[in-house]
Amino acid sequence: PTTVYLKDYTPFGFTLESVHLTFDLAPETTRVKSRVLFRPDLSAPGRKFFLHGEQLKLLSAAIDGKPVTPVITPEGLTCQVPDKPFEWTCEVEIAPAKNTALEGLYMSNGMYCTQCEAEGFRKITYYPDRPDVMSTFTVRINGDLPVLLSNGNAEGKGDDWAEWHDPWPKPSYLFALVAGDLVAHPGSFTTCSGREVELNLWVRPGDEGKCAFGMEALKKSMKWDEEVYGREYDLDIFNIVAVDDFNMGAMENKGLNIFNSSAVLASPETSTDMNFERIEAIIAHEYFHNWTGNRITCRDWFQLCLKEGLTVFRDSQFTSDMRSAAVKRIGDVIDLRARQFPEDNGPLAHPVRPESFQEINNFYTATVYEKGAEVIGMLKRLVGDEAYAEALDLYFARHDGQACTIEDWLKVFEDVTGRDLGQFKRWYQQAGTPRLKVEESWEDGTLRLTFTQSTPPSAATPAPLPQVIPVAVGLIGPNGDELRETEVLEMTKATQTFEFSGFPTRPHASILRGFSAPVILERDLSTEERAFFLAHDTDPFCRWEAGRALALDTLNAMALRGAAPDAHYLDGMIAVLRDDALDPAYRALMLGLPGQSELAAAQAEAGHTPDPDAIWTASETLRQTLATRAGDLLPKIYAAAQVDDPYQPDAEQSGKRALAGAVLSLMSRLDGGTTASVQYARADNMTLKLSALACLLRAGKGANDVAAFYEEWRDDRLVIDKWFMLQVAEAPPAKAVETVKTLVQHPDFNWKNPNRFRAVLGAFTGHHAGFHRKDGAGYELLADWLIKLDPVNPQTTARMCSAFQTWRRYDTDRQALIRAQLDRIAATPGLSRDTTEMITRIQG
Ligand code: HT7
Ligand code: ZN
Repeated sequence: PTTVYLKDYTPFGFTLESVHLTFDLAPETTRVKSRVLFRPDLSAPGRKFFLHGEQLKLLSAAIDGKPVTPVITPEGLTCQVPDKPFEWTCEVEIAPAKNTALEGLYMSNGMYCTQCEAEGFRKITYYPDRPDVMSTFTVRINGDLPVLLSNGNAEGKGDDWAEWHDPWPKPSYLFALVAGDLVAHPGSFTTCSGREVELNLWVRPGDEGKCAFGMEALKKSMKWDEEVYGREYDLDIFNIVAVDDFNMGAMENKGLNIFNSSAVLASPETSTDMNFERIEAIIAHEYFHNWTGNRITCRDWFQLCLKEGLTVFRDSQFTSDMRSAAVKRIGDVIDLRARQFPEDNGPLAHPVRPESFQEINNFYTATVYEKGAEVIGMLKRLVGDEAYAEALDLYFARHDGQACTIEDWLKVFEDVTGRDLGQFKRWYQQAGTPRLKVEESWEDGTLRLTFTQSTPPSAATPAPLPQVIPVAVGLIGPNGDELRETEVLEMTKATQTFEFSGFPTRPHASILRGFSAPVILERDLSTEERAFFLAHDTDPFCRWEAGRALALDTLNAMALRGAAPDAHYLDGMIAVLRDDALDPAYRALMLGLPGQSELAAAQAEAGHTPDPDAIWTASETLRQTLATRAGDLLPKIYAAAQVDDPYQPDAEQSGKRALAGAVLSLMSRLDGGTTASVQYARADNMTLKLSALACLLRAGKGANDVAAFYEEWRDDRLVIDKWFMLQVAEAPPAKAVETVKTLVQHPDFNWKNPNRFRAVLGAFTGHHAGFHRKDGAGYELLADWLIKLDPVNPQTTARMCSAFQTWRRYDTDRQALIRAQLDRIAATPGLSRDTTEMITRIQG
C-alpha cells in the first residue's frame, strides 16, 4: 500500500467553475452523470489531470462534447486535456445495494444515502476527490421515491425527481444525497439577521416520536453559534436524516447532515440520559461544522484536526453552557484518558496533525479529535478569552471560503496577540503524552514549584522537544480558603521553577486546575494530602482528581500487593455521599471508580505487569467495602435523589438519576437486588430501567427481566442494541466470552450493521477482564469477527483493531497470544488496506 506524506502536498492545478450531477437511482444500476467546468491554472506547469475513481463502471467520457478514452487504473483516471477552460462530462454506473462498506452511495433499509468523508465521493463518480478542490454543486435526482434530498436549497421537484443547488463552494467530501420513504419532523429557526430557515429531521415511518429532542437541540445549537461565535446559518433549509447503517456518529454534509440513528433519535422510554446528552452534543458538533469545516475547510487530510479539534472544542463549550461545566470537564478528562492516552502511549501514537498515512479513515482518532480540542483549550488559556474571540473573528473573516492549514490557524493567533507560536505548534507535530513532574519546597514563606516535562519517544516522534504547557495553579489554606486565585503558569523549558511568596504558613498548591493541559501529572502526594484536596479543593476538577488518585492508589495496592482498601478513600467517599450541598451529578462522578483498563495503564506506567483478574477483583472488593461502610446511608441518599417531576433529560434531573444509579449499584451489593427489582418494575424511562437491570444482572438475578425486556422491545433496534450491550458488559469475566458466543447466534445479531456489531464486540473489548481472559479465548474471538467483517466493512473493522493496541502492557503469555492473533489477521488473504495498516502499526 502507498503511503501519503504531508510534505508532498501539491495543489491540483485546475479550478472547478461548477459541478452538475444527475443521478438515475436503481439499487444495482445507478447511473451518475457529471458535468464539470475545469479551468487550468496556467501558473501550475506540472499540473496533471487526475480524477479519483474507485469501483466505477465508466460508460462514457467526453471533453467539450468530444468522446475521450481515459487511462483507467484502480485509483482513478487520467486524460489529455486542453490548456484552456473545458467541460468534462462522464457517465458511470454503480451498485448502491451491493455497497456494504457504507462509503460512497449505499442503501440502508431501502433508503439511498451517502457517506463521502473522507474519500467516498470517488466511489460515486470520477472527480478530484480532495478537500482543497471546491465548487458549487447542482444536483438532479431521478427516482421513484417520496423524498429526494441533496445539499443546499431546493430548486424544484416533481413526482419522481428533485433538483438541488448549493451556492456555497464545497469539497466533494461534503456532498450528500438521500432518497427514500421518509417522514419529516419539521421546525424552523429565525436567524439573527431575521432570515427564516426551514428545518427538518427526516426519519423512517415509525420513528416520528423520537425527533422532538433532536430538533430542539438543533435550534439551541444555531442560537448558541450566533451568540457565542457570531456565526449565522447560510442556507434556506437545514436537513438532518437518521440512518440505521452508519460507520460513525454523524456527518456534517452541507445543509444535509446525515446521522447514525443512535446519534439523533431519542425518547424517554427508549433512551438514557447519557443518550440524550450525547445526541445534543453530536447535533451541535455537526451543526458547528457549518463554519468550522464547511465554510472554512481543510487543505488536505493531514489538517483534519483543523476542523475536528476546533469543532470538538466548540461542542464542549456548548455542552458546558447548556449543562454543568465542571461535570462536562471531568467527563471529557475521563474520556481522554480512556481513549486518547492509550493511543498516545502505544504503537498507534501519532501527532494531532499526522505526517503520513496509508488510509485516512484510520486517522479519525481520539488524538485528532479530543487531543486536538485540548490543544485549542490550551491556546485559549494562554492567550485569554478576549484574544481568543478576536482571533476567531479574524479566522472567519480571513479564511471564509478557503481550504486551510494549521499554519493559517496559528497565524491568526499570532497576528492578534503578537506572540510567536512556533514552540506551541509542537502540540500539533509531536506524538506522546508529556509527563509533568512537580517537586515542591517550602522555605522562608516561599513555596517553590519545580516542574520537569518529558515525553516518551515513539516511532512517530523519536526525539520529542519541550512543549508549551499551561499549568493552572491555585493556592489554598489549611481550611480550604483560597489564598491565591487560579493563575496560569507558562511552562516552556524542560525544567522550570515558579515561586509564591509571602505566606506565614505553607499553602497547599492545587495544580493543573481544570486539567489545563493534556499531560500526566506526576506528583508524590501522601494519602493524607490527597484526602485534604478531596475535602477542600475549590477547583472542581482537582477535587474530583484527588478522589480519583486515592481510588487509583488503593486499587493498585489491592491488585498488586493484596492490600486492604484505603481508609482515606473510604472516609472521603462517605463524606461525598453525605455532602448534600454538592451537585448530584458531581457526586455521582466522584463515586465512580477508574476503569479497569485505566488501572492497567497506570500499573504499566509504574513498571508493573497488570493482571486483569486481580484488577477486576480489587474493583469489586473496593465497591463491596464501600457499600458495607456506607450501609444505612445509601437508602437515604437513594430516596433523596428520586425525581418526582415528569421526565426531562436536563442536567438537573439526569444528575439526580446518575447519583441514584451510583447509589443503587452499591445498595444492590447489600440487598441482593431488592431495590433494583422495585425500580425496574416501576421505571417509566430507559435510564432507570437500564440502571436497575444492570444491578440485577450483577446480582445474578436478571435472567427473567432480560428475557422480558427483549420481548417488550424487540421491534426497537436502538433498544435492542442496549440489550445486547448490557449482557456483555455485565457478564462475569469468566463468562464474557461465552456470553458473546451465545449472543452472536441470536437471530437479531445482524453483524453487518455497525451499531449491532459494536453493541456486542465493542462492549466485549471494553470488558477488560473478559477480553483479556488468560487462555486467549477473548483475543481469538475478536480476531475471528474482525476477519469476518473486514471484507464487508473495512472501516468498522479497522477501528476495532485498536482493542489490541495495549498488548505490550500485559504478561508475556498474553502478549504471545495477542501477537498470534495479530499475525493471523495480517495473514488473511485480501485483507483491506484499512485493517492492514492498523494491524501493521499495532504489531510495531
Ligand atoms: N466529519 C465526520 C467524520 C467522518 C465520518 C462520519 C460518518 C461516517 C464516516 C465518517 N468518516 C469520517 C464526523 C464528524 O467528525 O463530525
Ligand atoms: Zn466533526
